[in-house]
Amino acid sequence: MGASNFTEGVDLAFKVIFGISLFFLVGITTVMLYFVFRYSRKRHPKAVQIKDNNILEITWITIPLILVLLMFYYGYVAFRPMRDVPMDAIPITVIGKMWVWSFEYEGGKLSPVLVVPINKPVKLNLHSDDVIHSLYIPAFRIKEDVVPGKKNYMWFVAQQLGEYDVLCTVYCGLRHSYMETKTKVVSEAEYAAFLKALPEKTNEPEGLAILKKNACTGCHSIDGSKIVSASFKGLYGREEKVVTGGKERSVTVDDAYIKSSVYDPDKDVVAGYQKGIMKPYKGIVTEDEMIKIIDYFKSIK
Ligand SMILES: [Cu+2]
Repeated sequence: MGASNFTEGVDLAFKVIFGISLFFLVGITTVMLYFVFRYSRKRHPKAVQIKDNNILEITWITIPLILVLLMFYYGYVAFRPMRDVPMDAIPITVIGKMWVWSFEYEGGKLSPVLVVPINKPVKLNLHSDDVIHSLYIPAFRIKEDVVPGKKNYMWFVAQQLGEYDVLCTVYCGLRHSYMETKTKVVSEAEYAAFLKALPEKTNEPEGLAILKKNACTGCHSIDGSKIVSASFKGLYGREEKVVTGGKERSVTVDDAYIKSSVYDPDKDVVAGYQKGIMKPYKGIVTEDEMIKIIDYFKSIK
């Protein structure tokens, strides 16, 4: 039995298409080599013009037509059930953002790993916070684009316990290749325990939750390590060399500087870093949230 209810259909479509392709690769290559030999100038010095052959024309229209319809048939039969979600499917919201996946369970509880019970239909509601991503679970043979503002979905029944890869397959920026996680298929009892153990939404400082929600922590660590850009740890109150309009100057990291860096990141770029990597969060991070973020920075001075 496959890892999901879709593996069988997708694999069959793949085998049919692969089989037909292989047959023609070998067939065409063989005939081509034979013709090169048989009709070389030495053996066949005088070219002959062949005109009109109805039987041949009908044959090479009919056979390929049947073959492509066959490919379509197996593909369609595998694809069709992917769009019919059972009524009792467990809904989980997938949030894609540069460059992490997170999975939202009932009550808004978030998990970085997709945990699902075995033999139960699961519906993934796909949501993007920024650009187009694509959720791919190869072992389950399912993949769907995650488009901002569009309500995409996918569903599956996991049929085998285990851990499987989850990837993003649409190039979505600098750390696209790191945008991966796992899906864990567990027993029903383990699933219930997992849901119970999921931390409530408000367990962490509000400012940190806002940073995570906006995926800031994908590039800026909170423990002093360097990911893409500078860490948030020890940032508040520090003297920083920045480049403003091509000129280097010194600033103290305070409320105004943080706010300006979030809303207009390319205005003052810290010396040694590149422009244009971070998007402006004006209109995304509210003034209210800004205050909470700054409070949080002060707490990890
Ligand atoms: Cu992505």
